Amino acid sequence: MLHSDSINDNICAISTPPGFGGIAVVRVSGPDAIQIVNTIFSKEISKAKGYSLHYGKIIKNNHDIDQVVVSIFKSPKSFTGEDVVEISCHGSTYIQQEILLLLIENGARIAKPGEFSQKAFINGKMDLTQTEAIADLIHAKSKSAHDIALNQMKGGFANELSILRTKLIELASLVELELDFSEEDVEFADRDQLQSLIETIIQNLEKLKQSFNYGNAIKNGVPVVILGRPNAGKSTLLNNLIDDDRALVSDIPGTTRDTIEESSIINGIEFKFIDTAGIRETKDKVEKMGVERTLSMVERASILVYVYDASTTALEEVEQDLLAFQKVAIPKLIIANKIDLVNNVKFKQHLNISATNKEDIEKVKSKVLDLFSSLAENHEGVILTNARHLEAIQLSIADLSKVRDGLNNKSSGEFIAMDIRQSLHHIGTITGEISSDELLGNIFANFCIGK
Ligand SMILES: Nc1nc2c(ncn2[C@@H]2O[C@H](COP(=O)(O)OP(=O)(O)OP(=O)(O)O)[C@@H](O)[C@H]2O)c(=O)[nH]1
Ligand SMILES: [Mg+2]
Repeated sequence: MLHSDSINDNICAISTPPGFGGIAVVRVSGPDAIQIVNTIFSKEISKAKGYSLHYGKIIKNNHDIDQVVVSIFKSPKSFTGEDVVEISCHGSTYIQQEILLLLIENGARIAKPGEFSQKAFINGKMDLTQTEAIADLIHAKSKSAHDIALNQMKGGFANELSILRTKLIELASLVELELDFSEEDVEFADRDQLQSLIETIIQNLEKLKQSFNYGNAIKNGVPVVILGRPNAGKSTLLNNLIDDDRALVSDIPGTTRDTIEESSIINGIEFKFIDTAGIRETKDKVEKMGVERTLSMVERASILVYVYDASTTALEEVEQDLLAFQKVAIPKLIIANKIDLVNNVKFKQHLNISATNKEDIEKVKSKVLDLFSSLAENHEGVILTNARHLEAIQLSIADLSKVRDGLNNKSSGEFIAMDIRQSLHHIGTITGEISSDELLGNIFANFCIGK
């Protein structure tokens, strides 16, 4: 999948989404990009300056294909680091295809998925975390997901890792220096200092690791699981939270069987509300499966919303239900629903609502936001959102734990240095300082063409 054998190819692709649009952008990158576009363009641009725009026509066999604007980016000041030309044409699929065909006839080839970004990486314009952040930025649906991706694209994560790497390289070199003088039995690296430095680095990595669940929730929508006994009004609550009649509502207990997920953006944060089958002992096979599914959903949740029917449920029953979730260490919101049917309010400690009342729904939203903020407080600074990064960090923590054990057991410097180098290797794979064809192939294959 790696395209490094063809790094000097001129590549082209439609960089805007497929279909019709006001305009579309066809992008060309490579040493001959400007020359190739020059042959199909009505104006002479072979000597054009970088960052210049040119209005003209794309011509095929003396026929006009479209009136376009051509933007020139000269190496190295372009996205890929090569000469890049972007042709902004009208967004008809016919025009886009014709322009692509012309470019191919004149020496370009169709880009593979992620190949523009890969060129940017290979030419040192960005590290891997930054190129991956582009994909996240494009897919970000909410302000918070956008903020994280943007910080990563600006190099926030790479900087944090580079600080850790520098410390580790220093450590490894000191220990390795000792090995050169092994006859003389000297210690350049003070073992206590080493110990505390390793401790700090492990802690920093642990912090990054722990931010993953939160980061992942932001990237894909914060999972909020709504649960409770049958007929409590869970589906009514879901429908009103997302402002759509998505889930069936009826007065028959056991209406919802499968889980229903719907997203809603509140204050720039994407929440994924998950309605579930009411929890009760049941002989019905399908309902039973639903109940099991509900319980497994709890494991995926970032926030739990427990709903009960305040007009029919005793406080003891509520407390009994909550006991089951006591161990689940995530923020919980307890809602006493159908308060319109209750004469004197008994459940002051819970949020009293009528799921059909708009103002009450706003209260629920604001409580959910508060709970989200309590999650956010634990995660300042860089936040992990990428499973590949998580894996590398976990491996690196395992290596450094070996270093720690080695120091405790007074192992030889040789082994200690080896484990430090191994952890450096794993951190290096995150930014791409250490990379293999297989790794790069995997990453860029997940991009779309034109990126
Ligand atoms: N009066 C009143 N009725 C409500 C309220 N919320 C829900 N209901 C009614 O309660 C019944 C059950 O509502 P659902 O939303 O289907 O309850 P559920 O918890 O999803 O039930 P299951 O899917 O069976 O577990 C329906 O008839 C709703 O119209 C409320 O705040 N006040
Ligand atoms: Mg339901």
